[in-house]
Amino acid sequence: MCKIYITLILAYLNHISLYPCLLDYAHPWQISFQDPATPVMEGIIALHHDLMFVLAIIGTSVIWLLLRTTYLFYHKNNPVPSSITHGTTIEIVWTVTPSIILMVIAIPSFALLYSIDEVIDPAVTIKVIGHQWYWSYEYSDYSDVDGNCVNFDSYMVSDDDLQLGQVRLLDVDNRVVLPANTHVRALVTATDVLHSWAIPSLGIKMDACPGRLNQVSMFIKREGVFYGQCSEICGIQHGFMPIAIQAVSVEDYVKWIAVQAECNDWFTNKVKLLEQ
Ligand SMILES: [Cu+2]
Repeated sequence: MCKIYITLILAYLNHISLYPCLLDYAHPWQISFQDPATPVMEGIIALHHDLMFVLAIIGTSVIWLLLRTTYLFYHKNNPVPSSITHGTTIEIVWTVTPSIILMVIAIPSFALLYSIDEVIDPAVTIKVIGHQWYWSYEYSDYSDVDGNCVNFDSYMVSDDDLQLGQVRLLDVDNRVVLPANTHVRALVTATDVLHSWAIPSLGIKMDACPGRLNQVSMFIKREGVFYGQCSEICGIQHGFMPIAIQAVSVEDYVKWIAVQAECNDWFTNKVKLLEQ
């Protein structure tokens, strides 16, 4: 038995050392959150850690109370139990104390919630459209006089086409390229059924509803590739419509979008164009 535990611990440590790269996705055996890349995700993680502190204190107190009452009401320890059935003071205490704790928790929670909702003068707006079963993206800031804008579909790379360094079930043929350190807005919708555009390291999980535009903002603090998945059960291939966002410097983004705007065939591989 001990051998199994040692093997599991070694496997976990091995996985940590195997994935020191900049790709942001869930690693095998990962515990807790992915590394945050936006202030919103940093806030979510900080709130989670604060709440875990409160949770630990409450959990410990309740378990202590339960064990102590169980012990004291054991007939051998306490042959004549207390016959008190009501106590105004204690009832006020155990009603008011939790409500004060909840009110204290609500303050940082609402502050975070409203800051997530805030859209600060975005420099770039993208439109995200969920389909059964892929995502498509539109960069409508750069449309021409005819209203044609940079747009492309983003399909998962199948197992057979995977290249070295690509992440199975997470990499796509066309990544969403976005500038880092820039306020970006995403308008999220769907064409057929409900989907959800979710990228854990960016702190984004936005429902994509047909006939409705949802808005989410992001400020990516570092360059890198951030992976996500559809998070609304949307059909047979729900697990095979991943999201890959490549955050690049503003200069690289401008170069990329210039190439895209000139490009008549937006279905070619955008990542390859970026590398050239
Ligand atoms: Cu979906």
